[in-house]
Amino acid sequence: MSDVVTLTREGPIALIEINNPPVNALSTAVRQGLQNAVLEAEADDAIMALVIYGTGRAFIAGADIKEFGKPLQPPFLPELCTRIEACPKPVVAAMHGVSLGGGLEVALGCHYRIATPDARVGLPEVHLGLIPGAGGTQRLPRLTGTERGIEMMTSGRHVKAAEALEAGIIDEIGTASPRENGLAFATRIIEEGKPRRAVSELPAPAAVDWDAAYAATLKKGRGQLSPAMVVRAVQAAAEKPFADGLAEERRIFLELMETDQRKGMIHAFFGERAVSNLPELKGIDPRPLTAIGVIGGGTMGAGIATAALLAGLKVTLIEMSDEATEAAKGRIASNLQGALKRGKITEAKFTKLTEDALTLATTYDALADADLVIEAVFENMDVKKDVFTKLDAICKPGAVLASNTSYLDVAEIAAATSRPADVIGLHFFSPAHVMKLLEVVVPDAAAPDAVATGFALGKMLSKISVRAGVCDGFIGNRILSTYRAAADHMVLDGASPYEIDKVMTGFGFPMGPFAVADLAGLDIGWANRKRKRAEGLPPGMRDSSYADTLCEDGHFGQKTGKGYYVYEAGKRGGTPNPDVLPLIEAERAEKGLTAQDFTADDILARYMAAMVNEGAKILGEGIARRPLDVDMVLLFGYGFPRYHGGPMKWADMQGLDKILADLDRFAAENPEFWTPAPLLRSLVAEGRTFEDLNKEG
Ligand code: 3H9
Repeated sequence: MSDVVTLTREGPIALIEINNPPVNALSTAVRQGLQNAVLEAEADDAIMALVIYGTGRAFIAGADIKEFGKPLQPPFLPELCTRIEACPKPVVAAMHGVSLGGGLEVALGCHYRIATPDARVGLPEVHLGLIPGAGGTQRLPRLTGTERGIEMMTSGRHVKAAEALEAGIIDEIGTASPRENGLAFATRIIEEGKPRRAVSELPAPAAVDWDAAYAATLKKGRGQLSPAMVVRAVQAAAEKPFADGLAEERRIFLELMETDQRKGMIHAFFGERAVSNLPELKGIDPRPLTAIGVIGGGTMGAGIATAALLAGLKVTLIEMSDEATEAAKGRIASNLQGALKRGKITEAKFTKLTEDALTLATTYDALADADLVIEAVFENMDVKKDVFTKLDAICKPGAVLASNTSYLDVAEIAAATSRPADVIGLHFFSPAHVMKLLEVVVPDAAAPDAVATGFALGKMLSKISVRAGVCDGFIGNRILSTYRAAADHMVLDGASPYEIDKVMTGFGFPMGPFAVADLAGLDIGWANRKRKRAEGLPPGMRDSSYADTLCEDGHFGQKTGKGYYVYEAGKRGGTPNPDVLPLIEAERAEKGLTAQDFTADDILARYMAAMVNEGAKILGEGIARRPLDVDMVLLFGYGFPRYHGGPMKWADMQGLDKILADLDRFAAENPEFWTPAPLLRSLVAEGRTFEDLNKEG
């Protein structure tokens, strides 16, 4: 008998226990162990029913994702599920924790399913660029009906036990342990002489308008293929005999396994988990964290306070006047109202958070006991230094002092205090209670346990926390300003903002860069341009001023109803602003530029080369430690399509030599802007990839 699956007997019942921490993934050893146990129990005349259950946190969290991309080893999961279903004795799945993907498929291969009240089930394969590949697309809709089956599999959502019962996915909820639940259920089946019930023998799911469902799903997924292919697999369930439907599911599954989308999604899955796992913080305990301070109650400060309150922290928010604290309280309450409406908190919790856990004050002494303070005040070095000098005087020893600056030098801010080891950057993204990304900015002088505390806060707030070194814009905004500049240069040279937006939404971004600018407010870019002009433009950066005219005329994007696009009240999205192209043409004429044609491929190549090259520079300078750190920043802060894995993973999949060749070609026009990062050149010369750097840690 294997280590990971054990078979014991309790009277006429075979108890098959899976014990493969942390989440009972279906590794080759587990599949082999399950098959052996089922065959042994089947051959044992004294056994009348079988129970399969898991130990630890989950029934089974699915196929072992670490085995994907390697040659598949028998026994294969679809055959194992079919084999379990073919067992002439009733087989009961006794589920708890999560039963996901292949885990639910094993359960659907069983004849009965009983689950604990806190159990959750789901087929989340689409999040890995796949479809369920062991009968899920064929069996689930036979229980739930077509619509709910498609909805569950295209969203990949986890369904709670009560809903699973109502949807017919499980037969019963049992409040004992999985082993005891299974044993009691199997005993009853034997006593009542209940027959096996094979899901594959239930009527096929009903037909729907498959082409319409496919097209709608593809559109919703912004080009992600796997959810749309779920529809095709369910279509096969409805139209073909079970075995043929299963074969069609397998064909689609194996085809998707070979796609870059699958590789990108699995990179994102592991990247998301690896990103806050920093070798330098191994064994370093964070400082205690129960009460935090927030300075500034604008959109950002209120968002940070909201996130902290929802995470169970006590929050003291400082503003300059009573009116400003009231306004901040209103913003926080309105954010929390959102959580209340979505059922994330109760009315009582809402009151507790706004009345008990939140303190508002106008003087810094209220921060004397805070474990960590985040300032989110006006983005100006003198203002920030003043805040930190005051914090230095008031805060208790060991308190972590953090700045939410988006581009200022955190080391310089730290130097304004007598305790630079306690100072870090915590760069949130707006709205801070919604956006997942947190850049933990680490100046050289920062103490490791202060950094660990930043990561601990990120974890409490359910953020994806990424370590960034100090530079203008850190990881995300520095890369953004480079690819944004590449887009602006293309506009000067002949592309229209609308073509660029179309290409980038076609690539899978929710919005193109010009629509994003309209959303953020064109005044932000305008202020930035003025600042850069005053400082002197960086080498290779070309000035463009047509958007200044829009701002001078009072058009700041969505908030004023007009920017690159015109927005009509009550309508989502906008239509191109007819004033924009003439403004661009006038600027080209003034600068003596002749418009060139840009194909969609040209636009994509330049936009992405700029992004990847800046990412490589950031890595080469040590601002980001690993390529996956850059990938997670773009994925969680900038809408980069998850199915491409992130810019560095995408570059690996394109071939770094191709990206380098593009950069060399573009550098002929503007060497200072396009010079390839030394790291990229050396990786190509050595035949290595960004993934190799991830593996080196
Ligand atoms: C599938 O089943 C295909 C089939 O249809 C057909 C096959 C033919 N494999 O997230 P956590 C690791 S596709 C390997 O931090 P949580 C994870 O990497 C699969 N490892 O904890 C981490 O490792 P480490 C469909 C896995 O409590 C540790 O477990 N299933 C797997 O926040 C803890 O994970 C899914 O897509 C796996 N399947 O969440 C489920 N799952 O400690 C994916 C987890 O070394 N998993 N690990 O960093 C999840 O959604 C969450 O991990 C889960 C736990 C909810 C299970």
